[in-house]
Formats: sequence, structure tokens, C-alpha cells
Amino acid sequence: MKVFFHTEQLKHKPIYEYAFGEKIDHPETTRRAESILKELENNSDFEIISPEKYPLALLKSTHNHNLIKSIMAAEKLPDDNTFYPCVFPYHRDKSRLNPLNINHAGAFCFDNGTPLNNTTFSSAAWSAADAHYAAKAVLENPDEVTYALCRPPGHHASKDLFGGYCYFNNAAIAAKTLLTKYKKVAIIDIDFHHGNGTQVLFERNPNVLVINLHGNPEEFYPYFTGFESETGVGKGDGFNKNYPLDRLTDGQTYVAVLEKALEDLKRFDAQAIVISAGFDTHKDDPIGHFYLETSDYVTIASAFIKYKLPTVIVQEGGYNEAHIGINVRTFIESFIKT
Ligand code: SP5
Ligand code: ZN
Repeated sequence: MKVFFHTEQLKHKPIYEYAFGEKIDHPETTRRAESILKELENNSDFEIISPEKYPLALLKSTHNHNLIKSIMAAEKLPDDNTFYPCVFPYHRDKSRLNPLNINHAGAFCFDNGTPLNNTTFSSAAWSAADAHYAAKAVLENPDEVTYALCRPPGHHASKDLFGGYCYFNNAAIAAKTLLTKYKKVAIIDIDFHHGNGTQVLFERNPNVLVINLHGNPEEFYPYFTGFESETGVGKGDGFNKNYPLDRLTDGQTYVAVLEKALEDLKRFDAQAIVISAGFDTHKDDPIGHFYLETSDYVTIASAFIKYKLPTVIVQEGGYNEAHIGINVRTFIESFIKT
């Protein structure tokens, strides 16, 4: 299996975040990616490939140009400085905006957990490159499932806002790459958190079906989105599906809901899929609140494999550094044809 990863992705280091006023060690560490790499390196089932360049044109067609400039503005920060946007304009009227002024970064940010340092742009751009190249590899060889080891993650980032540890929406970049060949693409988001960014990026698009399983937003981040009533907008109505699930949902319940949700792939006539794969659904995740076990990722993979569709797997969350590598390997190796 082709695995896409660039070492530049390890440079972005968020140090802490504020969770309801409490200063906590930042969960989105470089050790997460290292734990995954450790499981995939020196294993003949996996070929780790470094993407050649980052897809600037795709970043610009997915995100507000000033959002990109704002993240780039952080490249001028001193090495030891991590910038936490903490002023978020009430009116998101950009008339006074200077994207080159780091103090204006709050215009594009929606939470306190997603800081900028002078390596953030590069790490996030190469993370998006993984998703782009993983999708390109599937265009060339539709029978081979590929894995983009994206870090920082992407599914909370929308056109105009970064947040939730995400800067650029990697899954959206993969889907857009697939759309150059396939007319109908589905994104299935199995991270513990609702993929608000992915939802809003495609909510008007009837050619992209977005399916999301996640912790009930009544109780869990990102709180404001992810309800069943969000079904898409305008021509896209009917092409967004949310499945909020209870605290402590276990593998059996999860897979039953997933199998039902995936029946829409047939009705929609999906020609290719992107799996936004978060592993913060594991029972030992420090942020997620489900109760999945490592072996459940095999069953989850089987639910996808049944559809025999060209597939790109994009890494999202998962914060237990001791388990994430094994969970990722367990999930993705299930897709390798024997
Ligand atoms: C990609 C992804 O999984 N982003 C998740 C962002 C969640 N950020 C807020 C989490 C708040 C959880 N509070 C943790 C308290 C620990 N004591
Ligand atoms: Zn998550």
C-alpha cells in the first residue's frame, strides 16, 4: 500500500491549548505521526512516499486566499514563538483585514486550539500534499487503496476558517482530485468529531455525498454542527448525512450504524470514496468518548471494502500516542488485496 508522508509535517508543534479555560498539553503532537510511521516503516506491506510538491492551486481553490496568507504570515514569527489567535472578530467583515498582520489571524480562526508557528504553513501544505498525491495514485490505479498520513489533520477547516487542530482540509483536497476523473465522490468521516469543515465545503454540491459519524454535538466538540437536521443546502440538499452517536458507543453499535449509513453509497452511485479516518473513536483516546477496540477497525474496514470502490484514506484525529499506530495499521492493512 502506498503511504504518503513528508518529513516537513513534523515541524509544526502546537504546545498547549485552552479547553474551557484550562491550559492543557496539546494533543495533536508530532509523536502521533511518529507512532504511525513506526508501525508502517520496515514493513513490506507499505511503501512510504514523499509527495513532490504541495498543491498550491488546489489550496487556493479550496480556501480563502487571505486565510492562506494569514497562515503564511506566521512564517515570520521567531522560532520560539507560537501564536494563539485570541481575538475573533464579531463581524467577519474583512474590510480592515491585513492578512500579513499576524494579529489579524483571528479573522480566519474559530477556536483556541489551533495555533500558528513559523512552520505551520509548511507542515499543513505538505499534509494537504499527501492527500492530493494519495488521490492521484488512486486515479492512476483505482484498484489500489492509498493512505495519506496527514498531520496536521484537516476536517474542521472550511473555506474561511481554520480550527480544531486543522488548517487546510486534506479530505476535501483528495475529493477534489478524485473529481477530476469521477463525477460522484463520497467522503465518509469516521473521526470522533463532526467534520464541520468538510460539511460546509460541500454542502451545496450534489456530486459530493458527505457522511459523518461522530459524538453527539449536544455534548461534544464542535457543538454547533453535526446534527441530523443538516442535510445539505440548495442543490446539495440530501447529500449531507449526519449520524450523531452517544457517549461510550461500542464497536457493535458503531458498525451497525456505519453499515446502514453506507447503503447511501449505492443510492448515490458513488464512483470513488475518501475516508476521513480519525482514531479518536478508540476506547483509550484522551479526547474521544466512544468505546471502540482495535479489532473493531477491521470490521469498520470490511464495511467499506464490500463496496469495492476506488478509495483514499486520509488521516484525521486520534490522540492516544501508544495506540494510534497500531489502530491505523490494523485499519489500513485490511484494505490490502491478498
Ligand atoms: C481533528 C480533531 O480530532 N480535532 C479535534 C479538536 C478538538 N478540540 C477540542 C477538544 C476539547 C476536549 N477537551 C479535552 C479536555 C481534556 N482534559
Ligand atoms: Zn477528532
